[in-house]
Amino acid sequence: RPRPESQKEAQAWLEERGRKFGLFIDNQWSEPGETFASTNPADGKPLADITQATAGDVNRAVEAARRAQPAWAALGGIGRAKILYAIARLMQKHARLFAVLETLDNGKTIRETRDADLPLVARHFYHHAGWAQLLDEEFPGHRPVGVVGQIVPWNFPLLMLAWKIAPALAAGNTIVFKPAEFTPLTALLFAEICVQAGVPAGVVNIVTGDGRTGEAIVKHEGIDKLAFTGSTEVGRLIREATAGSGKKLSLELGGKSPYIVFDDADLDAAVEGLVDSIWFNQGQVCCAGSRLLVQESVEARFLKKLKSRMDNLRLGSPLDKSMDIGALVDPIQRQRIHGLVEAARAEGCEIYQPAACELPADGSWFPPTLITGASTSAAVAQAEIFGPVLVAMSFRTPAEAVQLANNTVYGLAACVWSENISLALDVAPQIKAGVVWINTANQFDAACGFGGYKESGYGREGGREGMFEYLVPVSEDARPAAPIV
Ligand code: TXE
Repeated sequence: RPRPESQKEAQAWLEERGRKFGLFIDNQWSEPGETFASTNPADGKPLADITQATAGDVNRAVEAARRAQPAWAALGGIGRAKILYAIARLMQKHARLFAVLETLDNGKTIRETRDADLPLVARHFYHHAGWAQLLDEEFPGHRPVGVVGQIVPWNFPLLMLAWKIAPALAAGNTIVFKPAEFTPLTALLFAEICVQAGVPAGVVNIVTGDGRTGEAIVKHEGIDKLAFTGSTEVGRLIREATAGSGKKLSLELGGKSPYIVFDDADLDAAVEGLVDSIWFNQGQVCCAGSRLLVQESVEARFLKKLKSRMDNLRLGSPLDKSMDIGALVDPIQRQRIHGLVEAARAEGCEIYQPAACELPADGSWFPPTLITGASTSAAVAQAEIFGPVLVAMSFRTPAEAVQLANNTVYGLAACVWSENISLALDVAPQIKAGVVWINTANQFDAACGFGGYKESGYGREGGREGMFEYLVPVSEDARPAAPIV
């Protein structure tokens, strides 16, 4: 049986910093102010004390970013590319420390942080170093937006950091970045990497704290653009708070993505794809395939295969390399998920959870769960559960599959499984989703724009489209102000 990944390096890193962190502003660490604890969700024990940044701290960070921005832009794309390459190489060099720290802070398995999160993070910085080099050729007539405020959630702390910071830096912006209060540690380690990579003072500022710190960033007049990933509810608040402010805005919010299996699909492959789609990161994934739509003629066969695969999922210590399912980020999330599942049970739905799946006594855990018999309007069929819970429904015709797939306020992702490629290619564009995967799931690439429709938000991250989020056409500067009548 594989041994748990060693925590030694990560624990030493925390000890050397006294398990207490200030803010990273202007390449300086502030003394820790009022703090809150960041805990390990697998055992509920505190890992470190983190500073709750005030509006005054946010102001200092914005001022530092404003001072640094002209010189950072003037460095030019080639100069910035060198620094982005250095960051990418340092992320690879310290990948193991980052992976263990992320697993400790978030509860996701080491197999995921080591084999998915960290390689994608490094790739994102390499890719955007490339865009920085090509900036003048590929985006003529554009300039950086200026100072950007970036707020991210806890489900992919470091990957969301890379998605936000890499394109912003490549385009010549300076940054005030806030990690989620549950998972600040890898962003703090990233601040140290920035210094090592030669990022000038004030270019990347990291402020920690909860929604109050986020609000101070959103409202600050010195911020030219906001990029947010998180709940639809907070996304709506940000949209309201910034309306009419002239701030550029991109939002990546929730999802309730359909996973469509036609009767001619390779059912074994579709089961494996589904395991990845809904149980990756305990289902705490914005594009998780949380709604299974399976063609009626193969429903019973598919669900039987799925249940036997669920029986083989291993849940336990996230640092154990053999585990498939780790801990949920926080007991509040566990409570929320539990509430939704119990409401479905009370409404008469059938709930399947592997009998042999024992939950550890401490920490926040939830077993892989399959719900059948839910109506299409039930809360579990409509709300983003953001946990390891799959809701299964059936359909008869391709038209019905499309109708059910689009029966949601969200539009982030979808999967279509069929051996008939004509059918798959006919169905895919009828689904209102930012990404549709055919006979696969969870394929991400830094070169490919990611984002949603409807309540899943707007704007794209990654690739050429993602770069436009951090640039402004210079022609807009020349446009005369609208006359006041
Ligand atoms: O998200 P929040 P939460 C969904 C998912 C989950 C639910 C709640 O359904 O169960 O949201 O998660 C900062 N102004 N997603 O409560 O609150 C906050 O500090 C500015 C889907 O953790 O949106 C954190 O840094 N910022 C999603 C970030 O916003 C504010 C990923 C996200 O926290 C703020 C996460 C405010 N008023 C949750 N209030 C996805 N699409 O991947 C909070 N924040």
